[in-house]
Amino acid sequence: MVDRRHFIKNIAGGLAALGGLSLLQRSDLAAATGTGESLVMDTLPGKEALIKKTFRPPNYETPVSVFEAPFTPNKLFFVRYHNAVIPEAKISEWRLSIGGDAVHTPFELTLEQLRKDFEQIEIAALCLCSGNRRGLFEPPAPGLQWGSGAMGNALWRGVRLKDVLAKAEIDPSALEVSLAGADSGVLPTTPNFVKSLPLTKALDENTLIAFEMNGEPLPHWNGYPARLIVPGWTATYWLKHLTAINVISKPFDGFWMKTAYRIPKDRFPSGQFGSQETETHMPITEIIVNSLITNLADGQTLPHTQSIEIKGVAWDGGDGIARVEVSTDGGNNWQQAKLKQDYGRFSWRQWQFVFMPQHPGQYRIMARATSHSGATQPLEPIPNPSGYQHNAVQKITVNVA
Ligand SMILES: Nc1nc2c(c(=O)[nH]1)N[C@H]1C(S)=C(S)[C@@H](COP(=O)(O)O)O[C@H]1N2
Ligand SMILES: [Mo]
Repeated sequence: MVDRRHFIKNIAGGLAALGGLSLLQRSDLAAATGTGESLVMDTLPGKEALIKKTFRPPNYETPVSVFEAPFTPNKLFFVRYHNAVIPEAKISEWRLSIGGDAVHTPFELTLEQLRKDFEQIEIAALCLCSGNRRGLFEPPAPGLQWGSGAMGNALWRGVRLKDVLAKAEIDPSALEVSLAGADSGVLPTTPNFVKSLPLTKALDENTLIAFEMNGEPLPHWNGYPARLIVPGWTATYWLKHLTAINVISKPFDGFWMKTAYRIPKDRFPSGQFGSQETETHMPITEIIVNSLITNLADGQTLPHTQSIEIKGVAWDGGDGIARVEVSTDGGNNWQQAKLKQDYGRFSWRQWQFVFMPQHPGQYRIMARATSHSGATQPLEPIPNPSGYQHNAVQKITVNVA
């Protein structure tokens, strides 16, 4: 577990965080999130202090230093919502309905039935917002100006979506599986957050309806009592507070599929979601290869007498991380970092690198991950109008004095 004091001190660069809510100096922000906004820590009920982006709907990111732990503690796990009305689930009343025009026997499940009637699986997987690091795009992209903390790695326990769907008897006409949750907008005109998956991904053995996270029930803010887990795909599909799953024979045409979370087709790896593609655009799907330095801040001063430890995490959409290379001279020379424990191909992988600065001065530190498929991080983010999938090599300058 990451000690709360420790991480607040880390991100605040020594400034004490006063109570649950404190405003930190702008100059510390680059260290914590990398965006140009002021940094506000705030505590949602049941959570510890996170970086507040918006209160209504609640959008909170995790301070990067928390990522030094292999699994992100539930109380420090980021929170992302599109709509502001988020009812607390009453388990006696909660039901998950399975239906749609492409099943033969629709049915409902209580939480007890969901837990008892199907085989339980546990998977370590990274939950990554498509817009993580949007705040680092130049020119700026519209949307929440996330720093690097709209992600978290957890051990998820649940049942396979495919086992649940099998009980409903899927018709051969099935094309997509739509997912709806209990949250809604303040105005009736606001589109509910409903997503769909292609049938193949819904039936993937790693796609789970999860009810536990890191050995505990899901926190309210992370989808209690049950959410979808789609390892390898960005978290937009990881629907929280699940209430309805429908197997459908036509492409789902809600706002969150047709309009939002879309990227130009020519710039990203193949989409794997043919039924939602147009000639030019496709839904965002797979996570692309990426990495993050978690223990150093841009502009930090380090003593010349000591070796410098560089720590971070690396991840991709499920091919697994083959190597992480670090440069301490602005990208001229690269050396391999040491990869730490492997928790499975959907988990992020921690890494570490030690270097001894030869002389005082400025060092430009960079980290670059490569997956088992050979994909590697670009020096600049892949431009796209909504600022998704920022995976540029990170550049941090430290002063050795
Ligand atoms: N019900 C519901 N589920 C949702 C969302 C939402 O707004 N409502 N947002 C999605 C998005 S875009 C992200 S990034 C993840 C965030 O998961 P977290 O809040 O548990 O960190 O939830 C996903 N599931
Ligand atoms: Mo997201």
